[in-house]
Amino acid sequence: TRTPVNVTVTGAAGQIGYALLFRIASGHLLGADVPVKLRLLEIPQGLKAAEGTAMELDDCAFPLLKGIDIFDDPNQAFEGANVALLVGARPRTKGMERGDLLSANGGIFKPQGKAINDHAADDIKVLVVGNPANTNALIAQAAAPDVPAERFTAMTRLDHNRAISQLAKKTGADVTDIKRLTIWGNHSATQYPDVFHAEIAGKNAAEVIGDQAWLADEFIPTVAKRGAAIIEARGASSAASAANAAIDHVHTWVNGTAEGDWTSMGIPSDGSYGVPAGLISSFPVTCKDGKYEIVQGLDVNEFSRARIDASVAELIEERDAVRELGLI
Ligand code: NAX
Repeated sequence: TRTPVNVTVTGAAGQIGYALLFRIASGHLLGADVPVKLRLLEIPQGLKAAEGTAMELDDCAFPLLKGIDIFDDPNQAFEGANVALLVGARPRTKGMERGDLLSANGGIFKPQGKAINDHAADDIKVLVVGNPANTNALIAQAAAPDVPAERFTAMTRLDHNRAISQLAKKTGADVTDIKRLTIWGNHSATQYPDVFHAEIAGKNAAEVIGDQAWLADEFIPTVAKRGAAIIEARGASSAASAANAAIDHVHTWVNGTAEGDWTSMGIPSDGSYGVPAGLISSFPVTCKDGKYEIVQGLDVNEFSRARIDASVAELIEERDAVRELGLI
Protein backbone atom coordinates (compact mmCIF):
# COMPACT_ATOMS: atom_id res chain seq x y z
CA THR A 1 0.00 0.00 0.00
CA ARG A 2 1.17 3.51 -0.83
CA THR A 3 2.25 5.99 1.81
CA PRO A 4 -0.38 8.76 2.04
CA VAL A 5 0.48 12.08 0.43
CA ASN A 6 0.33 15.01 2.85
CA VAL A 7 -1.78 17.84 1.47
CA THR A 8 -1.79 21.13 3.38
CA VAL A 9 -4.68 23.50 2.70
CA THR A 10 -4.74 27.03 4.09
CA GLY A 11 -7.98 28.97 4.49
CA ALA A 12 -9.60 25.58 5.03
CA ALA A 13 -12.73 27.06 6.63
CA GLY A 14 -13.40 29.45 3.74
CA GLN A 15 -15.78 28.92 0.87
CA ILE A 16 -13.14 27.60 -1.57
CA GLY A 17 -11.84 25.33 1.19
CA TYR A 18 -15.31 23.87 1.66
CA ALA A 19 -15.59 23.08 -2.04
CA LEU A 20 -12.02 21.81 -2.27
CA LEU A 21 -11.48 19.47 0.66
CA PHE A 22 -14.10 16.89 -0.29
CA ARG A 23 -12.67 16.57 -3.77
CA ILE A 24 -9.12 16.14 -2.46
CA ALA A 25 -10.34 13.50 -0.03
CA SER A 26 -12.24 11.64 -2.74
CA GLY A 27 -9.15 11.30 -4.92
CA HIS A 28 -9.61 14.00 -7.53
CA LEU A 29 -6.44 15.93 -6.70
CA LEU A 30 -3.86 13.21 -7.17
CA GLY A 31 -5.65 10.14 -8.49
CA ALA A 32 -8.14 7.48 -7.52
CA ASP A 33 -5.38 5.22 -6.13
CA VAL A 34 -3.50 7.80 -4.03
CA PRO A 35 -4.27 7.95 -0.28
CA VAL A 36 -4.08 11.42 1.27
CA LYS A 37 -3.70 13.02 4.68
CA LEU A 38 -5.14 16.51 5.07
CA ARG A 39 -3.39 19.19 7.12
CA LEU A 40 -5.64 22.20 7.50
CA LEU A 41 -4.37 25.66 8.41
CA GLU A 42 -6.69 28.38 9.68
CA ILE A 43 -6.43 31.48 11.79
CA PRO A 44 -7.72 30.97 15.35
CA GLN A 45 -11.19 32.38 14.49
CA GLY A 46 -11.49 29.81 11.69
CA LEU A 47 -10.56 26.73 13.72
CA LYS A 48 -14.05 25.84 14.91
CA ALA A 49 -15.51 25.96 11.40
CA ALA A 50 -12.55 23.90 10.13
CA GLU A 51 -13.35 21.31 12.80
CA GLY A 52 -16.93 21.22 11.54
CA THR A 53 -15.73 20.57 8.00
CA ALA A 54 -13.42 17.83 9.31
CA MET A 55 -16.45 16.21 10.98
CA GLU A 56 -18.24 16.18 7.63
CA LEU A 57 -15.14 14.75 5.93
CA ASP A 58 -15.17 11.95 8.53
CA ASP A 59 -18.83 11.36 7.77
CA CYS A 60 -18.05 10.70 4.12
CA ALA A 61 -15.90 7.68 5.07
CA PHE A 62 -13.72 8.38 2.04
CA PRO A 63 -11.60 5.28 1.37
CA LEU A 64 -8.54 7.37 0.42
CA LEU A 65 -8.62 9.78 3.37
CA LYS A 66 -6.10 8.61 5.95
CA GLY A 67 -6.20 11.49 8.42
CA ILE A 68 -7.14 15.12 9.09
CA ASP A 69 -5.19 17.47 11.35
CA ILE A 70 -6.07 21.08 12.02
CA PHE A 71 -3.60 23.81 12.99
CA ASP A 72 -3.30 27.54 13.50
CA ASP A 73 0.51 27.38 13.33
CA PRO A 74 2.00 27.27 9.82
CA ASN A 75 5.13 25.48 11.10
CA GLN A 76 2.98 22.54 12.12
CA ALA A 77 0.59 22.70 9.19
CA PHE A 78 3.38 22.43 6.59
CA GLU A 79 5.28 19.66 8.43
CA GLY A 80 5.97 16.95 5.86
CA ALA A 81 3.71 18.57 3.24
CA ASN A 82 4.03 17.15 -0.27
CA VAL A 83 1.41 19.46 -1.76
CA ALA A 84 0.41 22.87 -0.37
CA LEU A 85 -2.66 24.76 -1.51
CA LEU A 86 -2.43 28.33 -0.25
CA VAL A 87 -6.01 29.52 -0.39
CA GLY A 88 -6.40 31.77 2.68
CA ALA A 89 -5.53 35.40 1.96
CA ARG A 90 -6.45 38.91 3.00
CA PRO A 91 -9.15 40.24 0.66
CA ARG A 92 -9.20 43.86 -0.45
CA THR A 93 -11.74 45.77 1.58
CA LYS A 94 -13.29 49.16 0.86
CA GLY A 95 -10.81 52.00 0.85
CA MET A 96 -7.77 49.71 1.02
CA GLU A 97 -4.80 50.91 -1.06
CA ARG A 98 -2.74 48.41 -3.02
CA GLY A 99 0.21 48.87 -0.65
CA ASP A 100 -2.01 47.96 2.33
CA LEU A 101 -3.29 44.90 0.50
CA LEU A 102 0.21 43.74 -0.42
CA SER A 103 1.59 44.25 3.07
CA ALA A 104 -1.37 42.46 4.69
CA ASN A 105 -0.77 39.51 2.38
CA GLY A 106 2.96 39.71 2.98
CA GLY A 107 2.12 39.11 6.64
CA ILE A 108 0.48 35.83 5.59
CA PHE A 109 2.62 34.53 2.72
CA LYS A 110 6.07 35.39 4.08
CA PRO A 111 5.72 33.27 7.25
CA GLN A 112 3.99 30.53 5.28
CA GLY A 113 6.87 30.49 2.76
CA LYS A 114 9.35 30.26 5.64
CA ALA A 115 7.36 27.42 7.22
CA ILE A 116 7.34 25.56 3.88
CA ASN A 117 11.08 26.13 3.62
CA ASP A 118 11.72 24.73 7.08
CA HIS A 119 9.16 21.93 7.37
CA ALA A 120 7.75 20.71 4.04
CA ALA A 121 8.84 17.48 2.33
CA ASP A 122 11.62 17.66 -0.27
CA ASP A 123 9.16 17.11 -3.12
CA ILE A 124 6.81 19.94 -2.03
CA LYS A 125 4.66 21.49 -4.75
CA VAL A 126 2.93 24.78 -3.93
CA LEU A 127 -0.14 26.31 -5.56
CA VAL A 128 -1.15 29.82 -4.51
CA VAL A 129 -4.86 30.56 -4.99
CA GLY A 130 -5.28 33.48 -2.57
CA ASN A 131 -5.13 36.86 -4.28
CA PRO A 132 -3.13 38.66 -5.49
CA ALA A 133 -2.06 35.11 -6.36
CA ASN A 134 1.01 35.74 -8.54
CA THR A 135 2.58 38.20 -6.15
CA ASN A 136 1.64 36.19 -3.06
CA ALA A 137 3.44 33.25 -4.69
CA LEU A 138 6.48 35.46 -5.24
CA ILE A 139 6.48 36.47 -1.56
CA ALA A 140 6.22 32.85 -0.37
CA GLN A 141 8.93 31.76 -2.80
CA ALA A 142 11.32 34.49 -1.65
CA ALA A 143 10.89 33.29 1.93
CA ALA A 144 11.81 29.71 0.93
CA PRO A 145 15.35 29.88 -0.47
CA ASP A 146 15.99 26.16 0.12
CA VAL A 147 13.02 25.07 -1.99
CA PRO A 148 13.58 25.03 -5.77
CA ALA A 149 11.93 28.21 -7.08
CA GLU A 150 9.88 26.36 -9.71
CA ARG A 151 7.86 24.61 -7.01
CA PHE A 152 5.95 27.85 -6.36
CA THR A 153 3.06 28.37 -8.75
CA ALA A 154 -0.01 30.61 -8.94
CA MET A 155 -3.45 29.68 -10.21
CA THR A 156 -4.64 30.86 -13.62
CA ARG A 157 -6.42 27.58 -14.39
CA LEU A 158 -9.81 29.07 -13.53
CA ASP A 159 -9.21 31.74 -16.17
CA HIS A 160 -8.07 29.01 -18.58
CA ASN A 161 -11.21 26.94 -17.96
CA ARG A 162 -13.44 30.01 -18.25
CA ALA A 163 -11.87 30.85 -21.62
CA ILE A 164 -12.43 27.31 -22.92
CA SER A 165 -16.05 27.45 -21.84
CA GLN A 166 -16.62 30.83 -23.55
CA LEU A 167 -15.06 29.54 -26.79
CA ALA A 168 -17.21 26.41 -26.69
CA LYS A 169 -20.34 28.55 -26.24
CA LYS A 170 -19.42 30.88 -29.07
CA THR A 171 -18.57 28.17 -31.63
CA GLY A 172 -20.89 25.36 -30.57
CA ALA A 173 -17.87 23.09 -30.08
CA ASP A 174 -17.56 20.70 -27.18
CA VAL A 175 -15.17 21.81 -24.43
CA THR A 176 -13.13 18.66 -25.07
CA ASP A 177 -12.52 19.81 -28.67
CA ILE A 178 -10.67 22.94 -27.49
CA LYS A 179 -6.93 22.60 -27.04
CA ARG A 180 -3.84 24.76 -26.60
CA LEU A 181 -5.51 27.76 -25.08
CA THR A 182 -3.18 30.06 -23.16
CA ILE A 183 -3.63 32.53 -20.32
CA TRP A 184 -0.68 34.92 -20.19
CA GLY A 185 0.35 37.25 -17.38
CA ASN A 186 -1.30 38.10 -14.10
CA HIS A 187 -4.41 36.54 -12.55
CA SER A 188 -6.17 39.90 -12.64
CA ALA A 189 -8.24 41.98 -15.02
CA THR A 190 -5.09 42.47 -17.18
CA GLN A 191 -4.69 38.73 -17.91
CA TYR A 192 -4.61 37.82 -21.59
CA PRO A 193 -6.53 34.77 -22.82
CA ASP A 194 -4.85 33.91 -26.16
CA VAL A 195 -6.70 31.93 -28.83
CA PHE A 196 -4.20 32.43 -31.67
CA HIS A 197 -2.53 29.08 -31.01
CA ALA A 198 -5.66 27.37 -29.77
CA GLU A 199 -7.44 24.69 -31.77
CA ILE A 200 -11.11 23.92 -32.02
CA ALA A 201 -11.64 20.38 -33.28
CA GLY A 202 -8.24 20.55 -34.96
CA LYS A 203 -8.74 23.94 -36.65
CA ASN A 204 -7.08 27.19 -35.61
CA ALA A 205 -9.42 28.89 -33.12
CA ALA A 206 -8.77 32.45 -34.32
CA GLU A 207 -9.68 31.38 -37.88
CA VAL A 208 -12.79 29.53 -36.75
CA ILE A 209 -13.93 32.67 -34.90
CA GLY A 210 -12.76 34.95 -37.71
CA ASP A 211 -13.82 38.05 -35.82
CA GLN A 212 -11.06 40.00 -34.10
CA ALA A 213 -13.61 42.50 -32.74
CA TRP A 214 -15.36 39.70 -30.83
CA LEU A 215 -12.03 38.71 -29.31
CA ALA A 216 -11.15 42.24 -28.23
CA ASP A 217 -14.61 43.45 -27.21
CA GLU A 218 -16.37 40.33 -25.92
CA PHE A 219 -14.17 37.33 -25.27
CA ILE A 220 -11.21 38.90 -23.48
CA PRO A 221 -13.26 41.17 -21.18
CA THR A 222 -15.79 38.40 -20.44
CA VAL A 223 -13.01 36.05 -19.30
CA ALA A 224 -11.12 38.76 -17.42
CA LYS A 225 -14.23 40.07 -15.63
CA ARG A 226 -15.91 36.73 -15.02
CA GLY A 227 -15.04 36.81 -11.32
CA ALA A 228 -16.91 40.10 -10.91
CA ALA A 229 -19.88 38.75 -12.91
CA ILE A 230 -20.09 35.73 -10.56
CA ILE A 231 -20.08 38.00 -7.51
CA GLU A 232 -22.83 40.10 -9.08
CA ALA A 233 -24.97 37.02 -9.79
CA ARG A 234 -24.34 34.84 -6.72
CA GLY A 235 -23.66 37.49 -4.15
CA ALA A 236 -20.41 35.67 -3.35
CA SER A 237 -17.17 35.08 -5.22
CA SER A 238 -16.39 31.96 -7.27
CA ALA A 239 -15.87 29.03 -4.96
CA ALA A 240 -16.68 25.64 -6.51
CA SER A 241 -15.19 26.65 -9.87
CA ALA A 242 -12.07 27.98 -8.13
CA ALA A 243 -11.74 24.76 -6.15
CA ASN A 244 -12.21 22.78 -9.36
CA ALA A 245 -9.44 24.78 -11.04
CA ALA A 246 -7.10 24.17 -8.10
CA ILE A 247 -7.79 20.44 -8.43
CA ASP A 248 -7.12 20.63 -12.19
CA HIS A 249 -3.89 22.62 -11.71
CA VAL A 250 -2.32 20.15 -9.30
CA HIS A 251 -3.70 17.07 -11.07
CA THR A 252 -2.19 18.21 -14.36
CA TRP A 253 1.13 19.18 -12.73
CA VAL A 254 1.42 15.76 -11.11
CA ASN A 255 -0.14 13.56 -13.79
CA GLY A 256 0.77 15.44 -16.99
CA THR A 257 -0.87 17.21 -19.92
CA ALA A 258 -2.42 15.21 -22.75
CA GLU A 259 -0.33 14.63 -25.86
CA GLY A 260 -0.72 17.59 -28.22
CA ASP A 261 -2.28 19.85 -25.60
CA TRP A 262 -1.05 22.26 -22.95
CA THR A 263 -2.39 24.18 -19.96
CA SER A 264 -1.83 27.55 -18.25
CA MET A 265 0.03 27.98 -14.97
CA GLY A 266 1.47 30.98 -13.16
CA ILE A 267 5.15 30.02 -12.82
CA PRO A 268 8.50 31.74 -12.29
CA SER A 269 9.58 33.12 -15.65
CA ASP A 270 12.89 32.00 -17.14
CA GLY A 271 12.82 35.03 -19.44
CA SER A 272 10.78 33.27 -22.15
CA TYR A 273 8.56 35.47 -24.35
CA GLY A 274 10.16 38.64 -22.98
CA VAL A 275 8.73 38.13 -19.47
CA PRO A 276 11.45 39.23 -17.02
CA ALA A 277 13.04 36.24 -15.30
CA GLY A 278 11.77 35.59 -11.79
CA LEU A 279 8.32 37.16 -12.20
CA ILE A 280 5.53 34.69 -11.52
CA SER A 281 3.50 34.98 -14.69
CA SER A 282 1.10 32.70 -16.53
CA PHE A 283 2.49 30.76 -19.51
CA PRO A 284 1.48 27.89 -21.77
CA VAL A 285 3.04 24.80 -20.19
CA THR A 286 3.21 21.08 -20.74
CA CYS A 287 3.57 18.78 -17.73
CA LYS A 288 5.22 15.40 -17.51
CA ASP A 289 6.52 13.28 -14.61
CA GLY A 290 5.60 15.95 -12.06
CA LYS A 291 7.48 18.73 -13.89
CA TYR A 292 6.31 21.50 -16.16
CA GLU A 293 7.97 23.18 -19.13
CA ILE A 294 7.08 26.39 -20.94
CA VAL A 295 5.90 25.74 -24.51
CA GLN A 296 8.57 27.35 -26.66
CA GLY A 297 8.63 28.82 -30.14
CA LEU A 298 5.11 30.26 -30.36
CA ASP A 299 4.79 33.16 -32.70
CA VAL A 300 3.42 36.15 -30.74
CA ASN A 301 1.52 38.59 -32.99
CA GLU A 302 1.12 42.31 -32.35
CA PHE A 303 -2.35 41.92 -30.85
CA SER A 304 -1.01 39.42 -28.31
CA ARG A 305 2.28 41.23 -27.65
CA ALA A 306 0.58 44.43 -26.49
CA ARG A 307 -1.70 42.52 -24.12
CA ILE A 308 1.02 40.27 -22.68
CA ASP A 309 3.21 43.33 -22.12
CA ALA A 310 0.41 45.20 -20.31
CA SER A 311 -0.20 42.33 -17.89
CA VAL A 312 3.52 41.79 -17.31
CA ALA A 313 3.90 45.53 -16.61
CA GLU A 314 1.34 45.13 -13.81
CA LEU A 315 3.30 42.17 -12.39
CA ILE A 316 6.48 44.27 -12.46
CA GLU A 317 4.69 47.03 -10.52
CA GLU A 318 3.46 44.53 -7.93
CA ARG A 319 6.93 43.01 -7.61
CA ASP A 320 8.51 46.44 -7.18
CA ALA A 321 5.90 47.35 -4.55
CA VAL A 322 6.57 44.22 -2.46
CA ARG A 323 10.31 44.76 -2.87
CA GLU A 324 9.83 48.30 -1.55
CA LEU A 325 7.92 46.85 1.41
CA GLY A 326 10.81 44.47 2.13
CA LEU A 327 8.63 41.41 1.47
CA ILE A 328 10.95 39.87 -1.12
P1 NAX B 1 -13.00 33.08 2.24
O1 NAX B 1 -12.92 34.43 2.85
O2 NAX B 1 -14.29 32.37 2.20
O3 NAX B 1 -11.98 32.11 3.00
C1 NAX B 1 -10.68 32.47 3.31
C2 NAX B 1 -10.27 31.71 4.54
O4 NAX B 1 -8.88 31.94 4.77
C3 NAX B 1 -11.00 32.16 5.80
O5 NAX B 1 -11.58 31.02 6.46
C4 NAX B 1 -9.90 32.78 6.65
O6 NAX B 1 -10.10 32.59 8.05
C5 NAX B 1 -8.68 32.02 6.16
N1 NAX B 1 -7.39 32.70 6.41
C6 NAX B 1 -7.12 34.02 6.40
N2 NAX B 1 -5.84 34.25 6.73
C7 NAX B 1 -5.28 33.04 6.93
C8 NAX B 1 -3.98 32.61 7.32
N3 NAX B 1 -3.01 33.49 7.56
N4 NAX B 1 -3.76 31.28 7.44
C9 NAX B 1 -4.75 30.39 7.22
N5 NAX B 1 -6.01 30.74 6.87
C10 NAX B 1 -6.26 32.04 6.72
O7 NAX B 1 -12.36 33.23 0.79
P2 NAX B 1 -12.50 32.26 -0.46
O8 NAX B 1 -13.70 32.62 -1.24
O9 NAX B 1 -12.34 30.86 -0.01
O10 NAX B 1 -11.25 32.73 -1.33
C11 NAX B 1 -9.92 32.53 -0.92
C12 NAX B 1 -8.95 33.29 -1.82
O11 NAX B 1 -9.02 32.82 -3.16
C13 NAX B 1 -9.22 34.78 -1.91
O12 NAX B 1 -7.98 35.47 -1.78
C14 NAX B 1 -9.74 34.97 -3.31
O13 NAX B 1 -9.48 36.26 -3.81
C15 NAX B 1 -8.96 33.91 -4.04
N6 NAX B 1 -9.46 33.50 -5.36
C16 NAX B 1 -8.55 33.23 -6.33
C17 NAX B 1 -8.90 32.77 -7.58
C18 NAX B 1 -7.87 32.45 -8.61
O14 NAX B 1 -8.29 32.13 -9.74
N7 NAX B 1 -6.57 32.50 -8.37
C19 NAX B 1 -10.34 32.63 -7.94
C20 NAX B 1 -11.23 32.51 -6.77
C21 NAX B 1 -10.89 33.38 -5.59
O15 NAX B 1 -11.40 34.66 -5.83
